[in-house]
Amino acid sequence: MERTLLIIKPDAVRANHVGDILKIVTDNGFAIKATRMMRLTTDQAGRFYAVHKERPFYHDLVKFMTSGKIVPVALECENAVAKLREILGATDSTKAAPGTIRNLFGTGLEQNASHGSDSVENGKIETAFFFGEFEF
Ligand code: 3AN
Repeated sequence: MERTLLIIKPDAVRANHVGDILKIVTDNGFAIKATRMMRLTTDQAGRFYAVHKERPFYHDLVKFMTSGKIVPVALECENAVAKLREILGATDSTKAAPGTIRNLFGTGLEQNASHGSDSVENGKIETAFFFGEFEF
């Protein structure tokens, strides 16, 4: 069974959309394997987004991701990585297809309500970043 990481970002947690987003995810056939609510430190957020270190938006992204609580969620289903990215919609919320999570709950490119792993390999790495083997 494929594993992927969803993060409900600070904008969506602040707007009280955690329940709505989890409902969409489970209605689409995903099993929630592990979750918690937490606030990342700057160091943790920097490590999570290390691949974007050289990008111009990196510092703002880390600042945003540490601006409030997040809800990381380890999800499993067949084809989980691609399927989650499909129901999240485009990175830029204003371009996300109608009915997708970012269309419904995001407000922009940075404040896009949610993160989804971008490859099967990263699905494993990112779920392991947040959850240990005893949480599965
Ligand atoms: P995705 O989360 O759709 O895989 P990535 O991995 O390209 O998108 O980018 C990681 C995060 O960085 C995005 N979720 C978004 O919040 C932010 N981001 C990406 N590109 C930009 C940009 N040009 N300006 C501001 N923030 C960006």
